[in-house]
Amino acid sequence: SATYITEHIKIHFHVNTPLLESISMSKHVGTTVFLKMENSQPSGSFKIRGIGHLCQQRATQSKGVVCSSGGNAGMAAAYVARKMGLPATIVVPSSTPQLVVQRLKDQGATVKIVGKVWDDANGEALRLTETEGLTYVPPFDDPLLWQGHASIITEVAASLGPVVKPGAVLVSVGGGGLLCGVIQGLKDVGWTDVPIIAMETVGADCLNAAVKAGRVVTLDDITSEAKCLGAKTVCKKAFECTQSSELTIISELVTDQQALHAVETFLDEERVLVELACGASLAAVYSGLIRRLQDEGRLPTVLGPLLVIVCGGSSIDMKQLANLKHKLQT
Ligand code: PLV
Repeated sequence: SATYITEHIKIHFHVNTPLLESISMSKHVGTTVFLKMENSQPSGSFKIRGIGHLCQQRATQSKGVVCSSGGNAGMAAAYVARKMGLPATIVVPSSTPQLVVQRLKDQGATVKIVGKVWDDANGEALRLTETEGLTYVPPFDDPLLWQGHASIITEVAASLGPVVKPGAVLVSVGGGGLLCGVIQGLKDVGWTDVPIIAMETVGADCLNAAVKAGRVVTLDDITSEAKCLGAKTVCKKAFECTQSSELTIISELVTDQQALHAVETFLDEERVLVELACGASLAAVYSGLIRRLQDEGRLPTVLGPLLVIVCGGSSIDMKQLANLKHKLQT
């Protein structure tokens, strides 16, 4: 039927990313490590999965999109809008590095710099939605985004085949959209017994603060250099998932220094450059955090393959890496 055909020729903006076994990371952690290489998405991060899906559902009749972002949601929105022939306005906070502003412009987007942190920029994006009649593209808090991100896990399941199942999944948390997508994906493939380790940096720790407080809380400020994890309030759904017994979610923190060290080690060992937001996840492997969780009995001693979502990110180049090294020197 016609619906059958449209369903099956539906285009995706994201690509099916490689799932790589990392020998060096496996050595660090003592179990097989699989890397889901979301850094190789056309927009440089996993964000394109959810945002592509959301725009296909909501922006087909749109006169343009507006997205508030720490950088990577904006990169995805700008890419998708360009492919859909729509103008894109990306609102970023002043903490966003110039290199990202330039990359957004190169994607054809109009860039507005508003406020100090993402929450400020989001206020402006919501205002433009009202005054300009643009379609609002949220960076993390929308079920359509989670549905799009869930494809990460369905792809992993297809790559691993029916007999291999991860022992745990490692993700970075900003506003919690990736986490919600991974949870959705684990449910979709029937892997609800696979624990999730949700990583943040100290100073961009809205999920960890909520877990500690037992309710959603708003951070006073973002003091971490991992600006793409810098939402002051985690989305409600992500917090609720930590309170439910359906899945095990372990919320953990690393310092900016540990995240940076992980970015450098990953560059050396895997020859891939990712930003600090992604380094937060990688640090769980390199800093010995996974082994500590095993020692504490919070993860099984004999752990199945560790699945690392390499979320990627565009806020990095050799110059920015040097800047961060300089800033974070103690
Ligand atoms: N970054 C969002 C929110 O920033 C953005 O606007 O780009 N890894 C990378 C490379 C990211 O860019 C992000 C989110 C995350 C992880 C975390 O994803 P989330 O927000 O869905 O938890 C303020």
